[in-house]
Amino acid sequence: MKLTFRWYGETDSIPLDYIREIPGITGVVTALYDAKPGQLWKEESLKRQKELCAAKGLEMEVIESIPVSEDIKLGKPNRDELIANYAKNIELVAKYGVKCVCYNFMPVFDWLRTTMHYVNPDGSNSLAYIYEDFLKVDPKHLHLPGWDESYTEDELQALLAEYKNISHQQLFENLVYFLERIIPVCERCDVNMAIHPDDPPWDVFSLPRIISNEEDLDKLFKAVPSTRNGLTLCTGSFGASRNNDLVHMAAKYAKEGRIHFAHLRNVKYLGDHDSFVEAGHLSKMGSLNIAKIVEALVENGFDGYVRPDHGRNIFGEDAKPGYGLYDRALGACYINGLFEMIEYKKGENK
Ligand SMILES: [Mn+2]
Repeated sequence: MKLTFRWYGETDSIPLDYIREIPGITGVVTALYDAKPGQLWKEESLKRQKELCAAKGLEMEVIESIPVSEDIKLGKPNRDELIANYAKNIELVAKYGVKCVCYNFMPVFDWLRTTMHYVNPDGSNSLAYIYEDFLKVDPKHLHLPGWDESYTEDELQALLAEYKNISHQQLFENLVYFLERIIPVCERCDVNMAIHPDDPPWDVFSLPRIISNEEDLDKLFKAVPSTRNGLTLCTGSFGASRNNDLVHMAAKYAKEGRIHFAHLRNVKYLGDHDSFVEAGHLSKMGSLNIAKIVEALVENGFDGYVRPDHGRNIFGEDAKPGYGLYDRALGACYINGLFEMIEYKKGENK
């Protein structure tokens, strides 16, 4: 296991100097933020990002993410050109030592919550998805926490209209089309593709979602068998659905060599419906047994990258939603402890 920490580049409020002080961190998970989806990444920018990390003794082996253009997901005529650019970006990051690319294939919204500041009983606050609040959202006048700056209302409505004719099966076929052209490049460049699950793992606003559960993953891996075609096991995303058995999924896909990257975080279910709040990482703070998930990973030979995922706002911090320093650093220490003990018991960490 290699423990990493997400870093949003030079504009991140959390400097590399802080990240490297967290026990056990070997590197950052980052991306370039000066290119739009579908554009070629600038080598100068990537080189600089890598040098900044290296100067602090941190590796840059995981990219999260190289975004997939909506036109690729929609299967539009220009997709071949966009996929060719994506392939060039893979070649570029590989040249700078990247081993794993996390990406997703969610239409329009790659995460969704109804509040950024749900107040927890201990006074901390975190992101949450409240079913009743989601029902109140008017799809014709979408204003979503965390999203209002990404699209104008007209752009968003136009994009949603384009997805009207895209079924789950069509979206899946567009993903396979993309991977059939990208995975051979990854084979050549020694890069693993790690798809991030749908967050949350169900359809939103009639948009199809196709990476929500075990059945979806089996279908994907059958269609594109190379183990370069792998998974980001995001426990909080899959775990938002009460139907997903994360311990079983961690064991099964670790054994198959499909888990290249793990986002470890906990969620706490609220009420009877699909409501959840992002909890502290510790098993007893949420509804997922993080200890058993980590045990399942280690016992089945997982040897990929891990990062603590979204944290709460604690100690008075008011960070980019989910990406403050303190609770993620506590999460990192907790993850360290679990891996240390389980590996020790397995005899790998004497
Ligand atoms: Mn995640």
